[in-house]
Amino acid sequence: MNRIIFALDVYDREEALNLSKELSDNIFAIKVNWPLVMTNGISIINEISRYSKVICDFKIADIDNTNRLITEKAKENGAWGIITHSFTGKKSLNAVVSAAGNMKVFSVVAMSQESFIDEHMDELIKMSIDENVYGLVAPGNRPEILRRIRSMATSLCIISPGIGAQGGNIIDAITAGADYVIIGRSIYDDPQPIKRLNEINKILSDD
Ligand code: 3DU
Repeated sequence: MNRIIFALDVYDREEALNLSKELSDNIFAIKVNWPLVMTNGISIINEISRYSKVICDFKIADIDNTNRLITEKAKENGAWGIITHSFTGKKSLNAVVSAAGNMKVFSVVAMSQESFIDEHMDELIKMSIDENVYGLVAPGNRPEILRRIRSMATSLCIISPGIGAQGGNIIDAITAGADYVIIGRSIYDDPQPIKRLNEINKILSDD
């Protein structure tokens, strides 16, 4: 099982497509975020999904109706998964899950940097479970917090950013409970991204 979700935070379409093509055999999925989508339009999701599952990291945080409209657009354009905030409450989260259908919904319950949602983390986890999300986004660079999240959400898929460029360690994150680690700059900023990805996969397979 491959445990890497590649965070494709580049602007350029050609670069994005080349990286997707070159790395797709050795990753679990590609996560796209606003920089790429704002530069190239929503159709970039479909283009990248020719090579890999695509998770849209839109961190949706609006009222129910707007959340639904955003979720439907991601789905219509071929996304495999979508990331939403949960701090906006039950009604907003429910709108994403309902509109998503087969698309996997991941809700953010703690960020890789300290934030105001930390104080409400337990409630956010419980609400996410009640609303039937597929998974949670939890910080890979804050192993104690990640461990707590895993203990409360034993059967959800946990995906974890904060590795490498943000200081987190891949083995610590997996040990604390991450199913998949999200890695961007450590791979695409490397002069040899394929080699770097292979090294990371080797660390994981040796563990
Ligand atoms: O730091 P990296 O370059 O490996 O990228 C991490 C990605 O994960 C990036 O797209 C960022 O927006 C996302 N992310 C976090 O870094 C932290 C979070 O709490 C949630 C998402």
